[in-house]
Amino acid sequence: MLTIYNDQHALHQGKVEMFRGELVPCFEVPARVDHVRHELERRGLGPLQAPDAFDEALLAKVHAPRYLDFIAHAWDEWVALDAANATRDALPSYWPTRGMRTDVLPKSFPARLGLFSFDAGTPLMAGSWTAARHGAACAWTAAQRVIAGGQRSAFALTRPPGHHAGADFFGGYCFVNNAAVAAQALRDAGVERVAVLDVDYHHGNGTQAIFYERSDVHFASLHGDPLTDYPYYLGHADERGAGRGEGFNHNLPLPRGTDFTAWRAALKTALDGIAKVKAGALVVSLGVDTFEGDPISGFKLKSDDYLRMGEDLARAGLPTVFVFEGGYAVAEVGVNAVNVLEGFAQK
Ligand code: FKS
Ligand code: ZN
Repeated sequence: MLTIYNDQHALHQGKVEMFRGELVPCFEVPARVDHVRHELERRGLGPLQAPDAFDEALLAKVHAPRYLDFIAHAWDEWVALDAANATRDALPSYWPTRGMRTDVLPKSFPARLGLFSFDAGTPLMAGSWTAARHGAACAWTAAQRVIAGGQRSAFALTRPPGHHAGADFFGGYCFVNNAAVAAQALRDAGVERVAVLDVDYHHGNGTQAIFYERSDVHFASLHGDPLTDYPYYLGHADERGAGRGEGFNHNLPLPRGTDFTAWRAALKTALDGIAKVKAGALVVSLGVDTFEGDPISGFKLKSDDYLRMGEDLARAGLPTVFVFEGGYAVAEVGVNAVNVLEGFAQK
């Protein structure tokens, strides 16, 4: 399978994230992508291509201008606060809550850092924005190859991941919503309705929010129930879309401990929904943190199950853009992600 990859991802390398009252080493590390790349090469599932030059104005189709302005300069502002910050990742510690103002932008950088985020688990450093922009370029390029390049599928091998990033917020290790960029690119290329299928363990709250009121992008997600799992405040089954988007959002929350048999039945339900809305192309938010060995997740998928997953996805019969998301059993991430791609390619 054609893979779009760039090595700038490694410029984003968080030191610590807040977890249960202490700062712990980041789970989302550059080695994750290296393992996927090595596994692709080992199996001869190439080629690997660099992304095309990407017009950053396209980011404003899925993100708010004031968020893009903020995030593009956030690192410089962080260091301007205190020169010693140059050796520390930026992490927010204040957030506006219900009844507070988010229309007035504070002058204070820490106040804006919180306004544009939703957790303290997503460190930002000098290279974060460069890495995130190049990741978006990979997603956009993968979409171009599927539309104009005549490929049946393409894989954007990127990090940081994207599906928690909303129009105007970062969080969950995500800054730019790569899957949304790919879906929008497919729309702009003339696909009338695009489906985004999110198989990461965590609900893709950012993707859902970006497309919630749109009928031209259908969002479907299989994930750990937000009653028990991150991102907690979105991802319930009764979220069906709003306005013109009503009926174009499909959440399938599943309990901790879910194995592949139950997961696969939910996948069938999601794919039936995608067929029903007559989507003309598919974007898969491909997280492999559904693996039984994942250190932060609760499903029980085994490595071979990812081959079956890829086969099931291929049976949807749609031009497909895969966008890499989560997966933290670092040594197994390559085998699991590439199993999906291989299962897909062989069907
Ligand atoms: C639970 C700690 C939860 C945040 C988890 C973020 C998950 C990120 C992801 C992405 F695909 F975006 F990378 N911490 N013990 O896997 O959804
Ligand atoms: Zn995840």
